[in-house]
Amino acid sequence: APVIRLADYRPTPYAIDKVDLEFDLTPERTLVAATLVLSPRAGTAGEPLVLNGDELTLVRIAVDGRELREDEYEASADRLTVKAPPAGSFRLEMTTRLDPAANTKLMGLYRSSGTWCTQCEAEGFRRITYYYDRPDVLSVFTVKIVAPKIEAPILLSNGNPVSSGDLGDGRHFAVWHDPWPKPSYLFALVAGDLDALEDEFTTMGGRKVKLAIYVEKGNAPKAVYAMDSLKRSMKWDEEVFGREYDLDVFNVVAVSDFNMGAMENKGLNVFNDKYVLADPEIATDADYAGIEAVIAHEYFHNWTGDRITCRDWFQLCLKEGLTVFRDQEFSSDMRSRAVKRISDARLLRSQQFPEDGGPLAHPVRPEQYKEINNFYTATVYEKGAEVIRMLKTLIGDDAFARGMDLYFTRHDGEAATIEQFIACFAEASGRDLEPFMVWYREAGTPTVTIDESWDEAARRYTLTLTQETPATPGQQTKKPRVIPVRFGLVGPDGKDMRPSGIAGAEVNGDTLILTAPSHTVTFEGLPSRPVPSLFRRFSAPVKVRQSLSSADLIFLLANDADSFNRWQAGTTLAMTALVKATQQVRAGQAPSFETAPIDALGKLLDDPALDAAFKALLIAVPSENDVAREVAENVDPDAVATAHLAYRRTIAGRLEARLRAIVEADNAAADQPYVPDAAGSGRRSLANTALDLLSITGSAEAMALVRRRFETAINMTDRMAALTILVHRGDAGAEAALAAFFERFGNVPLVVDKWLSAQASAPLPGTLDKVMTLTQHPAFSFGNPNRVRALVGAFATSNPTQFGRADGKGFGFVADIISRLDAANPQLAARLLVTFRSWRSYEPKRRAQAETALRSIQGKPQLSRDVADILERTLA
Ligand code: B3K
Ligand code: ZN
Repeated sequence: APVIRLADYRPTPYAIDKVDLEFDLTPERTLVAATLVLSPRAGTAGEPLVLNGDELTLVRIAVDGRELREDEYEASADRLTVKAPPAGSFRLEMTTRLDPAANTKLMGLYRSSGTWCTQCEAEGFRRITYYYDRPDVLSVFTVKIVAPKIEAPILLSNGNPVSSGDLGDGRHFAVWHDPWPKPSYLFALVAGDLDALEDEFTTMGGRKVKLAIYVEKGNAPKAVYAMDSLKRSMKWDEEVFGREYDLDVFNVVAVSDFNMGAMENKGLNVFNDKYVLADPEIATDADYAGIEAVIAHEYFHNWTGDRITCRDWFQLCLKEGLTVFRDQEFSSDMRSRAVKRISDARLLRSQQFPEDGGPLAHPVRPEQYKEINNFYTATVYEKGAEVIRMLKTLIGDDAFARGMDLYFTRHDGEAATIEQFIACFAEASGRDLEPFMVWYREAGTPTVTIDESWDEAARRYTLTLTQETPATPGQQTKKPRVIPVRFGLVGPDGKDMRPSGIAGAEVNGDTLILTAPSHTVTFEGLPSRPVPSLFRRFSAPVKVRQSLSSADLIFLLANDADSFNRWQAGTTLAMTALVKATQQVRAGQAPSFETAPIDALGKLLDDPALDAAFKALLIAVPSENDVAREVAENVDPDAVATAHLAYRRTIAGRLEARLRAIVEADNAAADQPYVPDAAGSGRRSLANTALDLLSITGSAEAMALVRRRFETAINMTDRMAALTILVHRGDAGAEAALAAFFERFGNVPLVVDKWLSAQASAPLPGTLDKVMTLTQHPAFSFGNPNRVRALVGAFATSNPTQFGRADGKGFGFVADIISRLDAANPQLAARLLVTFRSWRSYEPKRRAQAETALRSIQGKPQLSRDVADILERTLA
């Protein structure tokens, strides 16, 4: 496949002034009649018109009302050329024939449970008609949908409804017009027999907006939380970013077959139903939080993505990083800011750091790609959001707000670039942001190494901060980055000390700004040696190498004014213990642990001033994958698991009475109504984390508590937590619990996914056979991405010992599934393949096994561009 480069960007020779689409939908045959009004851009009149296509069949083509002769154009499945278009503006009419029912790639127009629906980002529109299928060609769309009335009483597209009517022959039609010029990737169409949950929102300017969430028949009550989240998002975007909605309607449709989470099509968001449907019976607290965040994310795209879109796909982070930043802020305001920040840092470290440190590393704004769908990554999304957060820290809240306003006014209606976005903040703040651009241009996670010294006589404290970014594929040398270090110097009383002077780096309030490879920063006039609290609130997406003593870390855990760094101190203590224990196991020794850090955690559990969600994060042990990442090379997942188990046993033993008290207090609150808010979910999260730790002892008493929770749970959060523990511990009651659970929820696909995942992630030798058997289960289907991710995805990502079996069978199984899925759904296959990205970190035997599995995929004929691209980079 050819390499597409940012440096080669050129505008199209023609602009598309106007688009009319008419869809004639019948199950057997779908015809799309497209009429485009095109006009040459300056100096391009008469140039050939070359449009994109993908698996298309052309049945008619005419220019200005005259059908073209065969020698006047060339049409293949993936391209249409009109050799000599008229010199001025002209009208191009094309009719294509599609087969949505056979579209298993879930890109373009396809069917999900009988509903016709579309997914066009990034390059799906070209599977509907020939077009300039790229984000910088904006046009005004009018869409007419004709469909059988019985099968598709609901007909939706972007913008506002214009007209609808009966055609008398069992068919009906609807016309939609979107006044806002948009690129093709934001086009959407939905036709089906759906129920709607309806509501209304009045914008700050007084516009009444009709809201509707469309779901499969009978599911409308399950859309209530999504609707509530939508209204809160609309209000929040007005209050915090001054952004008002701009159409008469806002529609959301939930479908069950979807390659990703959701899609921000203008005025018609299409969602994976996982991010819409909830009630306490079927959804966990995490599901509720996910719905709130994704509904907000897609809604926020209306301004950051739709009104202002991307010039080209290299600029993807312009809309994604920014919109993730906005949804993170929204969730922080809705829930606990500290807890959200910790969760986001954990996500970044577990998803983005391994990407940035492995063969698939790429800059936040990549400069080349072979398949754009492979760049919807944690780097573009999550690191992209971190870069914006750093920008805000760097220039301050006020300048950031002015920069956002400038961006919205200056680029409204445009397809913009990262340079244009950053220029708004440079202007608003008066700061030269060119050095900051390194964050967009260079891949890799910097490590900041910290050294300290205390001069008692001079009362001077010195920190040396040295940054280094490792080489990444295609980028051997790295420039120093602008790194904001939010800091505090904690005194013996736990309060921050105030130095009389700071020298050696730019200081902006409580933030040091690093710009050079190394800074030696001196703090004058301190009464005693402070304990440094650096990177408060996770102020930069970097790795920190700092050798604070256990005593200092325990002190920060107990005293730091910054919640993030309290949690970080606890995590550093746990991680240090886990890595050391892993080394002991590999050396054939019994792992041993310090008790002081565990006792410090115990004290925090007793502190009534701390909220439950925060306590749950404090006692959540870093995952085996986290530990493997820290170990970094020659990883033996079995050694990690042994160390991990020993550590959890130690904690459970030492904190047993407290953990039991937490679970019992929660049992006593069992009759309280279920509310999926921060307080309620925090309480459940703490109790379920405590129960998980207690169960690690395997004591009859602890397992009885788990069984009791499973049997008496009145919500999915507690039921699922208990079921997972029973299954993961290989408890004698696990099979019966699984059967009872399936008996009750086997007809709810989203709950079946949880049932599949709990089994696929069980760290037991029989799991692989079980997973293979489950692929034959009637409730499983390779055609549904949610099922595949729940079973095969969970096995590969959440089961380090079984995916990483020493005999290579775990790798082989996942590789076979990838090969088998590729032809039907390349995006899904390529996503699964990414689970191999850290294969070089294994010890030699497993490394060889993983390579054999990867080569087996490479040996298959006709690999998709998606899989071939990931494979090539993974093996490079
Ligand atoms: N913009 C879509 C993602 C499209 C992915 C295409 N492979 C959802 C989102 O980020 O909001
Ligand atoms: Zn997005």
